[in-house]
Amino acid sequence: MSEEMKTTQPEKKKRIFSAIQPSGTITLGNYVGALRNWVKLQDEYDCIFAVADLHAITVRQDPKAFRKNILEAYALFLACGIDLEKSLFFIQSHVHTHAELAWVLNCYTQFGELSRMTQFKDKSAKHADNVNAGLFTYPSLMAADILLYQADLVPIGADQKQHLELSRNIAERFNGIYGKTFTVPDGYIPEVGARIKSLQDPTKKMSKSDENVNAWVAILDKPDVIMKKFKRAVTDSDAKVCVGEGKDGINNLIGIMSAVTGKTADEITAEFEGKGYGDFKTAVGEAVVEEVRPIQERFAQLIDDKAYLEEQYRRCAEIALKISQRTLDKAMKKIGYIPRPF
Ligand code: ATP
Ligand code: LTN
Repeated sequence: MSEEMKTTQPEKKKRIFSAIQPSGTITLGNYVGALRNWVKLQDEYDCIFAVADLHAITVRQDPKAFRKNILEAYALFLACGIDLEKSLFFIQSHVHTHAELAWVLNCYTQFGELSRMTQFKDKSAKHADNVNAGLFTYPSLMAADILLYQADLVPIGADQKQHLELSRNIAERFNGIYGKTFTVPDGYIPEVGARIKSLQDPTKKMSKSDENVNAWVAILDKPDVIMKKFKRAVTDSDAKVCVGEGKDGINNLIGIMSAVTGKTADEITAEFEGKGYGDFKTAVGEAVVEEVRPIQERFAQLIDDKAYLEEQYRRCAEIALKISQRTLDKAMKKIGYIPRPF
């Protein structure tokens, strides 16, 4: 290669992998904290995203609702701006290498390490009647997701840091025994990782598994439902729209307003000077309705076009299988397996 060609070669983009479980509704929290950031990363990075449906059966799913949720999650993420010209976006269960590498990695993960995972402790307390082995080994499947694609960076929320750290340890351990096999991934915590809180208990995060439906806003909630939920949002008796201590509810509403309009907290405070909480809640509700309106419109078109969705998740799964199979084969060969005869 000539010197000139060398300098004009585009730099290889870093690879990103991330996934979200299709467990129920996607909330405003998921959108602001995860999805919207994925969309922004697509130009700068080589992005691979997945609907983590294998992870979702660690808690019991109703078959009919589950099937619907998986496809809806796929369509909704596209509606939010995942661009199939730029990124690969597939459904985890369609790519069998994930479950296979997860088994392999399970044998390189210690019982003690998995026992220390706070998510396991929390979820096993919450689902005490179904503390299954999958819930326990969930992090090795997540490690498989990431390591199969030799991802450099993994966008995650703070709650997933411990799982990512474990993925790094597993990769380092495997590489230490067999030589470099997996890229050791770094976490990527977005700068504007606004933590959206529950509308009913603003000391807790907004979570889609909250049984109180008024606690969260789903991206697909109808405008009148969104407005109602904001009107019911818990605030305080101070009646002044500004950020302050002990004002968790208002702080959260200002955070949401800021996340969807791009205005700073100071700008919002100035705008609502002298106005009551009622006006402010209505304004936040309206801003959220405007933010989700185009997403809902695109979603409605996409979910009606099952043939398009199938064509895309099939194409992406085929590519994902090729990429991931290379890593799986390499890892298995190093362990001593006889190469696959077909
Ligand atoms: P569950 O209630 O089932 O635990 P969840 O709504 O908390 O679900 P996760 O599936 O755990 O969401 O997370 C998906 C992604 O959304 C993660 O990257 C997480 O950090 C992000 N996320 C979840 N809730 C919020 C929130 N309230 N604010 C900002 N980001 C969030
Ligand atoms: N465990 C994650 C979802 C998830 C994931 C991944 C995230 C599954 N596989 C790989 C990043 C990389 C969650 O529940 N938020």
